[in-house]
Amino acid sequence: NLLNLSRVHPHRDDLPYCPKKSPLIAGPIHVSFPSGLTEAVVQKKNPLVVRGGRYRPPDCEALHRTAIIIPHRRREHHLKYLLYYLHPFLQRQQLNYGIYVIHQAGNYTFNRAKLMNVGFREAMKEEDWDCLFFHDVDLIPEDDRNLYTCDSNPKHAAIAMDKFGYQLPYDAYFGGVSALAPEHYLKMNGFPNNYWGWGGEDDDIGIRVSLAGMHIVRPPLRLGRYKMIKHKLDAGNDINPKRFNMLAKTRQTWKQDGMNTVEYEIVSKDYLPLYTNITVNIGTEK
Ligand code: UD2
Ligand code: MN
Repeated sequence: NLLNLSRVHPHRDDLPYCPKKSPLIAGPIHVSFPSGLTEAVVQKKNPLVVRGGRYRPPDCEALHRTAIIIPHRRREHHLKYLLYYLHPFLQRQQLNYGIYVIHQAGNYTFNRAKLMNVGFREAMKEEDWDCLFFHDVDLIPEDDRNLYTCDSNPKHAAIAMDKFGYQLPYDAYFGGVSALAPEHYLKMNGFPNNYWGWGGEDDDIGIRVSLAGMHIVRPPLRLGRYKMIKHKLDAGNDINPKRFNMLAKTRQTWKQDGMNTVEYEIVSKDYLPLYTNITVNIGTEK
């Protein structure tokens, strides 16, 4: 597989490892949404990002390999801003990273969690990522000390959002942006495939973490800060009325529904300048 960059470019022996703490980290980020931003501008500002949205620090060997998985449909405007902020953010953290946009084909009800399962499988086929960040398209991190690396337990990164007054809305909250090592992901059988429409899937995922014998870790509240780009509920993502009944049964269902049962068809895979786009048919509710 020639697309496997780790095999094409093995460890660069001539380079020292990057330091444990990147000297490029700058702290708080002022997030605004400049009008007229284009992907061409983002490309120009990120000359070292290569095909498929991949990057490696030029002068040291990264200590971490992080894949960003973004579930997506008809949010191009948000995606553009996320790329604008995320590429430099990840580069300042001196990560070896790749950005994957998992685009749900068709108009059937959206399924965020199932798209994440697709993203996990497809990203891991390409590279031996040691950490995966599952990332809403509309959340912009506001501090680059919020490291996009994995911990010994699943990490919830988007803990302080403007829309919740920069507080954790409730203890078990696991929505927005979360980070799992591949072994964590497989240990909890990935994410559920059956949450169609808005809501519940993030809580199901949080419950799976504890059912699989792990716990949620979080960065300090002053670092896990995000701005959510304002939006309305999308067409094709109606509130899922079954979510409470489903959540009550996670304990019985998690082993029978997840990575071990996910089915989908890849429609296309494109190595674009700023990200890898995977368009996927994930079917419909059974
Ligand atoms: C909350 C959670 C989110 C998820 C959702 C319930 C926050 C910040 N996030 O988001 O993680 O649990 O509730 O499902 O609290 N998307 C598209 N196109 C669509 C619909 C959704 O791209 O038509 C993607 C996109 O990445 C978006 C994400 O799905 O950010 C979550 O959907 P949302 O932003 O509409 O939901 P929100 O903000 O209530
Ligand atoms: Mn949102």
